[in-house]
Amino acid sequence: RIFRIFCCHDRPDSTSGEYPVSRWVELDVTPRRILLASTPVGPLGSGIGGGVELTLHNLVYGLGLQGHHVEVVAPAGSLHVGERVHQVKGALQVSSQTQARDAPIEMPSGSVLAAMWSTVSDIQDQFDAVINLAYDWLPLYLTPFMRVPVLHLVSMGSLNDVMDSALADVELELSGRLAAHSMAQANTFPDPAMFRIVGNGIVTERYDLQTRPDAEAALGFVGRISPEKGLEDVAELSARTGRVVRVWGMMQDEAYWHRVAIDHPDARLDYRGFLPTDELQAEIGRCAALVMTPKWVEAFGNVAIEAMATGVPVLTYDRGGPAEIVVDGVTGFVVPADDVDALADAVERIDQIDRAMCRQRVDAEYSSLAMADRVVTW
Ligand code: HBI
Repeated sequence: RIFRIFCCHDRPDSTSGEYPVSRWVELDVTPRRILLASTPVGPLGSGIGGGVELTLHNLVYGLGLQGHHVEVVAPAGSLHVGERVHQVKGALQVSSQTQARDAPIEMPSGSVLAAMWSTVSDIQDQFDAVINLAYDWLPLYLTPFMRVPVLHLVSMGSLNDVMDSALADVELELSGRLAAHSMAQANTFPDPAMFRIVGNGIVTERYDLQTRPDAEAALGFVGRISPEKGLEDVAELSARTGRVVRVWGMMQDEAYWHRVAIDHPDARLDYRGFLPTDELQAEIGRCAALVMTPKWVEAFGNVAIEAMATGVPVLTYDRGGPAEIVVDGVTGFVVPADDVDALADAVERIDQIDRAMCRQRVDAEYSSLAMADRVVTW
């Protein structure tokens, strides 16, 4: 049977108790057939794709919950994406982050990206839309030539001139096809208005609320150990406040880690390696607060909503995505960028934050369903 779902945005009439019929709105719950094109820098499950992996898994889960049919195209060797993943062999794409702004686009021979989009082209008529998650030139260039609508969820800020112009070309020819995770990310591009802001989401069911920190009430830091994450400020904060900071994340730049330790002998940084989500969330939930000191414009800052999902307030610089996620004084504190003194003051005010409110905000705004709603509307 076909079900049509209506909802009413008004309260019932105070006397008759009836809902004003004129205000009933039909919810468009038509199941869509959606193909997600993953990042070509690494197979899913390898961690090379970073935040894009989390976004893709969350979309598969959230769109599936809403009754949509979702399939994925990803490099061969991808894991954990259900039965509907088209695994494509080929040479991985070099990461855009390692390229100079004026670098030309490289397409290796036997490119997995080219092979992935041959697959997308072959199966496109089975879908209502393709959502591309790769931060690459080819999918953008192919968009006008495809029969099926191709949309792009851009995962990073502006990095490369050729990419910027390819994005502008898509917007010029097919307006509305571009989305970003935050205004800060969109603002790094020449024309921020090109992007619909869709935030991000996590499978909140995987995160357990902890209403109070453990006895040590340490601070937490989560992220790749790399200069753009600003660990030197976290070390300075620890030295100033005497607070222990538990650090989780892939040891990407060992020399940087040692430099930070040598430059801040009084810092109490406790490096705990890289943990999978289920273990990481239990560890974060024991902290008093998560500290974020981004030196680059973080496109979103998934770790902020992950921490808040466990009840942990977030102390962040007013820079990039995290500053749009944290509600100052409600789910943490947003302090002037690079101001360690202000961070130290915020540490003293952590107890003002209601940890249950941190979880509530994530359930309302950053759940899989909330993110899926924004993507389906897009
Ligand atoms: N580089 N060329 C390229 N393509 C991507 O999809 C890509 C990347 N670098 C990093 C990356 N994706 C993701 O790890 C981030 O967007 C999170």
